[in-house]
Amino acid sequence: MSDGERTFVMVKPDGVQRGLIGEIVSRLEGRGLTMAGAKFTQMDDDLAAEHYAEHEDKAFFDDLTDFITSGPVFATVWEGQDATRQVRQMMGATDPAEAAPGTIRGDFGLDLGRNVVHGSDHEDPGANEREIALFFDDDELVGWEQIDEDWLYE
Ligand code: IDP
Ligand code: MG
Repeated sequence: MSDGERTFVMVKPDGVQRGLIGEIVSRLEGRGLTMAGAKFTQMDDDLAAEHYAEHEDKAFFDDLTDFITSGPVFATVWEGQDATRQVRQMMGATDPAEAAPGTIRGDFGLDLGRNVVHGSDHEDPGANEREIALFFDDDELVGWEQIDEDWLYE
C-alpha cells in the first residue's frame, strides 16, 4: 500500500503555452502516482507572493512572480508512496541546464526562469501540505483507490 503522501505539482505558464500539460500528466500517471486534484487557473499577485514567500528577498523574486502570474497554470495534487521526493526526482534540477536528460526539466527546458514545472520541495517539511492548501479546498481533493494499486506496491 502507498503511504498516501500528497504533493503539489504545477505546470507553469511556459509549460502550458508550450502544450506540455498532457506530457507532464502522462509521466506522473505512468509512474503510478494517483491524481487527487486538478485546477486550470491563473494565479494573482497575492497567491504568487504567498506561494513563493521563501524567495521574497531574492533578486529574482519580482521576475518570478511576474512570470508565474503571466498566464494560466495547471495546478495538481498527486498521491503515492514518497510522492514529494519521487516527483522532485522526475522534475530534475531547478536549472534545466543542470537537469539530467529523462527528467521533465532536462527534456523540456533550457533556462532557469523557464523551467516548465513546479513541485513541492521534499527538503522543506510541510511544503507539500502548505502548497496544496494554497490552491485547493479540502472538498476539491478526491481520495480514491486506483485499480492497479496491488501491482504498484508490495
Ligand atoms: P524549485 O522550483 O526547483 O523548487 P526554487 O529554488 O524553489 O527551485 O526556485 C523557485 C523558482 O524560481 C525556480 O523554479 C526558478 O524558476 C526560479 N529561480 C530560482 N533561482 C533563480 C535564479 O537564480 N534566477 C532566476 N530564477 C530563479
Ligand atoms: Mg522550490
